[in-house]
Amino acid sequence: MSEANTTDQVEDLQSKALRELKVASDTEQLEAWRVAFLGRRGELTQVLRGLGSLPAEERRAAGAAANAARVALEQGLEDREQQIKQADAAAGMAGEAIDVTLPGWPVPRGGLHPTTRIVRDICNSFASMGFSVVEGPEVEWDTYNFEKLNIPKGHPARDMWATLWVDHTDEDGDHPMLMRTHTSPMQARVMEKSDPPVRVVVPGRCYRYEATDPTHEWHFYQVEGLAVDRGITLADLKGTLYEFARRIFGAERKVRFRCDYFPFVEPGVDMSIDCFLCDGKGCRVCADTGWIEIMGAGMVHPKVLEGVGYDPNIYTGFAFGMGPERVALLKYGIEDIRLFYANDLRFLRQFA
Ligand code: 2NM
Repeated sequence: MSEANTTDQVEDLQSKALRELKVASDTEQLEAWRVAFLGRRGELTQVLRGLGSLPAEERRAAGAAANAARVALEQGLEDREQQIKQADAAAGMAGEAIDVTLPGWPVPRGGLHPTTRIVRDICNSFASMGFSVVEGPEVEWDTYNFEKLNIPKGHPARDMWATLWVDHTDEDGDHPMLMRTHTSPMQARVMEKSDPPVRVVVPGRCYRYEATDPTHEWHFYQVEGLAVDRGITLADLKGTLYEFARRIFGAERKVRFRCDYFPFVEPGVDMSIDCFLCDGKGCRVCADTGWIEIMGAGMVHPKVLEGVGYDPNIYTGFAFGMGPERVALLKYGIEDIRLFYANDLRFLRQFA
């Protein structure tokens, strides 16, 4: 290696470094630049270190050039730091100016939960037919959840509701506490507190001790309804629920009633609508029957009326109950009830 060569190299290195320094535009880039040229393993540092192994006559000139380069680079770095600081300060001032022509920040908006929506739709359809909407406690006495509904202790019908018991009873010790398995206890409370005519719908959360699967949750909603007055018949039940079905599932719906058993009604029925997906021809949703069951109903059992202080020889009534999540599953084609309460925004946002 000749003397001229090393000196040239140092000068080339210096002008390359200064060129790169000009385009470094923030603290991070400056630091990277410093490491690349002046750091412990930087390019100029390597040259300085290599000086010792040069022949004496070459060392002098190359050493002088390398030292000059180091001074130039260090000075350049200081100057550039200063420039960037000033530019940043100026930009900061500019940043404080308000451009009133810019669009505003979007305000994130929440939405209603799909269950809330369908519960409101269902309640509104009954409200517009003269029903009041009332809510009741989710923790109940066995008395209201079962006994007043004609489901005495030890009755086999209790097996219809896998119950979550609360570790607490009243002073007598014979009224166990539970998580309500349906909203009917509130209907018993309404009847106890007011004289006929009664027309209420009771939406709310219910609980059952059950394993979850695509069609079962251990907590879920119900909307139950009740109408009691003189002269109410099964025809009133059918007319009211028919109208409800058409409001929620479309004006062309047909309905079908069949016998069913619920201990608090006599007779008891279940109501199906004709399948809105295949128009009754048979498909996956209606399990090839053409019909979809959407609720249970019946004429309030005389023992229930008696139990709340109504004379069953004067008053009759109908009652019904449905699961709004199931209504939503059908209406919106949702495949798994567990999606409702998994708090996955990708699911929930579709309904907001
Ligand atoms: C249903 C089906 C049939 C019902 C009965 C009563 C009460 F309190 F009047 F006795 N409330 N709800 C009832 C009747 C509920 O759900 C499937």
